[in-house]
Amino acid sequence: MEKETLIQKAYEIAAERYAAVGVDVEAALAKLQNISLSLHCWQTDDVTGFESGGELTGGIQTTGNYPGKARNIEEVRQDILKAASYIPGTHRLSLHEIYGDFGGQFVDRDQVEPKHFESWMQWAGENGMKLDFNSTSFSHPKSGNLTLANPDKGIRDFWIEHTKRCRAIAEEMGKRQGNPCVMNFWVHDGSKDITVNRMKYRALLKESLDSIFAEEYPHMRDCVESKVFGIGLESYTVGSNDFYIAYAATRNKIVTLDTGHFHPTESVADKLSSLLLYIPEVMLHVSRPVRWDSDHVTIMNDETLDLCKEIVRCDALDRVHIGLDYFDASINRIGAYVIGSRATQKCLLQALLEPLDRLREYEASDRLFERLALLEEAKSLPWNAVWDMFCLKNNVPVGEDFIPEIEKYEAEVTSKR
Ligand code: RNT
Ligand code: ZN
Repeated sequence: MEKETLIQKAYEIAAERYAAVGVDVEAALAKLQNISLSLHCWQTDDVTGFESGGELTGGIQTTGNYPGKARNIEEVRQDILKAASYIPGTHRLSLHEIYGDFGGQFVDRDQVEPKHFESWMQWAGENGMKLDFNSTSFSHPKSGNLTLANPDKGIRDFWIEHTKRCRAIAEEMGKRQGNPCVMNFWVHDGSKDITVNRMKYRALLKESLDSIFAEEYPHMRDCVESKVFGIGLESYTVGSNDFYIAYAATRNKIVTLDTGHFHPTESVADKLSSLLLYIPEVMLHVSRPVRWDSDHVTIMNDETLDLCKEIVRCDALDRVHIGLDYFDASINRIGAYVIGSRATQKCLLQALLEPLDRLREYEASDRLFERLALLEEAKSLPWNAVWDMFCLKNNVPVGEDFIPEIEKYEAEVTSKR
């Protein structure tokens, strides 16, 4: 039988099977089609960027030395488009400040302007990709252990200026694309060993942020991202989870939840419903921590499934931005995008296919065996037939068919770099 006919048949059977538990597969597919992931540009080149190509600092690390990383702006763009061509749907691109088009000049972080992202905005428009943005406080001589929380006013002001400029760039991107640019804010500020000044640095960070956010912009959104610890900064993180939740709740900002930034047994999924009662929106950095914030490629594991199910159960698809954040330098980098993005979408699809009405009926009437039984049975409903149909409809390779395609791109393009 021809592959398309097979997929079609399997899909029809799956649709019936889902209908029997009260789930409309067409509706689920339509919702999935509307979800744009924000692809992180930094998997293309192991978080190097185009500023100076110096060492990656700030408590984050890439490990591995797989050949073929992107070396310049053209290669980053080419690789992103290649990866996107294997990911069903329409997606966004999240840029870090160090990925500006600096035209071979050194442009320091307190000098960056929207013009350095002009070619990105044009490129994004031509390729139907909306942009998101990130200020960059790491990999710079003034990064040290403290940036916006630095007691040295000169250093603090340098980073305040940088972050203000980044907000202006995000505003320009949002205006140009007719859709808000989501700007993520993460700084690594912390301490390797015990500090006796926890309050002092947090007070400084708060003050710096208030100054950065003083200007209101209509076309961009601010997100603040916490972290449990960074490498070399193990004992104290200025921007902890508590710090940013309180900050965001009192200032109406978006909280970014990076799935690698919590204690290993903490459920990130469980945080959504609490946060969404107090803050307008949530941004996700979907990643995969292995023992620590190791930024392994996202896969379809319980953590990612739980997170996606919570978005749907909270009816919050329009209040949650979904970005990816991992950087694995040990495997084909285009493959890394495709695996992580498709895994996230598979989790979202399973969340959308959950027989939620029936599960909630059971719960409301205290039929708890029934609830658990259906939750278990739902795990093996034929969601993969619906996923195959989604790929087919979107004209991207179905199942493992993207593997030889990426191998071909590696043989023809990336291996020659
Ligand atoms: C670091 C944060 C942050 C970065 C990117 C590069 O731990 O997760 O989001 O990964 O900004
Ligand atoms: Zn992150």
